[in-house]
Amino acid sequence: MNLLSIGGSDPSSGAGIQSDIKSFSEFGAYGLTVITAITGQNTSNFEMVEAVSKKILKNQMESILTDFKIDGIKIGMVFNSEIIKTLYQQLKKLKIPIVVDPVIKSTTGGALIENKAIKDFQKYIIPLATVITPNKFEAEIVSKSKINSKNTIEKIAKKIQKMGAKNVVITGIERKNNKIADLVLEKNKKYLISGDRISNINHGSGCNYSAAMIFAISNKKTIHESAKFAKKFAQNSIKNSIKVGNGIRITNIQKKDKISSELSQSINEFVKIKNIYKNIPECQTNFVYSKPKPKSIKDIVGLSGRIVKAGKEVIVAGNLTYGGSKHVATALLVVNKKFPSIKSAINLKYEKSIIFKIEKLKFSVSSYNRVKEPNHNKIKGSSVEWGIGNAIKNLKLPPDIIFHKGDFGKEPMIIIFGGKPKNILKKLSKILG
Ligand code: PXL
Repeated sequence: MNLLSIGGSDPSSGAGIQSDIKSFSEFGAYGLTVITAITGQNTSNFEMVEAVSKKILKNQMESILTDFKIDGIKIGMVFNSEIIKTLYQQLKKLKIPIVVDPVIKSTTGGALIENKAIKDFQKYIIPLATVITPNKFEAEIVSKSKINSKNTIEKIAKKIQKMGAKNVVITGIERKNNKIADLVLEKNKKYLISGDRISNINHGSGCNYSAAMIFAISNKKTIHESAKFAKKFAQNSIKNSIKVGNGIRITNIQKKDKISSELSQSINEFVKIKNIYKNIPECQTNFVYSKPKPKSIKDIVGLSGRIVKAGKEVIVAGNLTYGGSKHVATALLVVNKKFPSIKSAINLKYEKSIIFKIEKLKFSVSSYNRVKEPNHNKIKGSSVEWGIGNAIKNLKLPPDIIFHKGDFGKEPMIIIFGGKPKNILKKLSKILG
C-alpha cells in the first residue's frame, strides 16, 4: 500500500511529514511525501516557517502522481492560499480517500497556516476530505465559531460537514471520570469514541491520529473502525512518548515486534496478488507466523479476524495478535514440532488444479482424509491435530502443502507451510503463476 503525506517538514521529526513516514512504515505501508513548507522548530521553540514555491510544490505532486498508485492521501500543514489552490488543482480530479488534518498551531505556539488563508482552506481543502480530524481548537478556527452551551460541538461538526467534508471527527473532548472522547459525525449518524485521558503535553499526537486514520480508511475499514484504530494508535504514541530534546516530549510509536511486522508486510503483499479472491475459502483465510519453539498457539501471531473476500477484493479484518488464529496456528504448531524450520502457514481454498500444479512443481505434498477421523476425536474438537499429525507421520522432509478434501459439512482446504511468511509468498507465486 502506498500512502501520500502532504504537509510541512518538522526537523524535530515529532510531527509533520517526518512523523508520517514513521507511522506509515509502522503500518507496513510505503510513505510518499510532498512538502508544502519547511519549519524551523525544536521541542521548545517554533522559530520560523518558509512555504515552498508553487513551482516546486506542483512538480512534487506531478512527480508522485505520474509514477505511483496511491491508496490514500493525508493533508496536514498547508501554509498559505497559494499552496492551498495549487494542491486543489492537483487533487480535485482524483478518486482517492483523503484525510485532512487541519493543523493551525504547533504545541509550542507556531502558526502553521496564515490567518488570511483560512477562507481558502474552507473553500478548497475541506471539500476534499473523506474525513477531517480537527481537535476542539482547530474545529473552532475552521468553522469560525466558538464552542459554547448553545453552539455545541455537535453543531460545529455539522457546520464543518456542511462545508463539504464527508465525515468529521472532533478529537480530544473532555468527559467525566478522566475520560477523553472523539466525536464522530458520519453522513447520517454521530457517536462518541471514549478512552482514558493520558495527561502529558506532547508533540505529534494529532499527526499520528490522522496518519492512522488514512491507513485504516485506505484499507477499506469503516469510519467507525478507522476512528477506533486511530484513537488507539495515537493514545499509545502518547503513552510511549519520549523526552528526546530539552522541551516537550515527542510522541513515539511502539514498534511491533519483528515477527508481527514481517507478517504484516507479507499480508499487505498477499492481498495485492491479482485475483487472489478466487483462492479465499468460505471460512476465509488466516496467515500465521510463529516465534521459534512455540509452546502453544499463544506463541503464534495471526489475524484476530481473517483475510476476507468482498466481491473481487480481499480485505484484512482484525489485527495481528498472538493467539489470533486457532485452526491455522494449530496446524502450524503440529508441523513445527516435527519440523522446527516451518514457522509460517496460510490456508487457501482447495482446488484440484492447484494440487496438479503443486505436484508438477515437485513440492512436498501430503494430505489426510477427514472421513477417516474417529468419532471420539471429532467430539473432542481436535480434528486439526489429528489430520495434520496423520499427514506428516511418514514425512522425512518438511511439507510445503497439506490438503484435505473435506467431509460432510467440512470445506476442503489447502494449507501452505514455509519458513518466513515471505517464503510462503514465493511458493504461492509459483503455484499461481
Ligand atoms: O502537529 C501538527 C503539525 C503538523 N505539521 C507540522 C508541524 C506540526 C506541529 O508542530 O510542525 C510541520
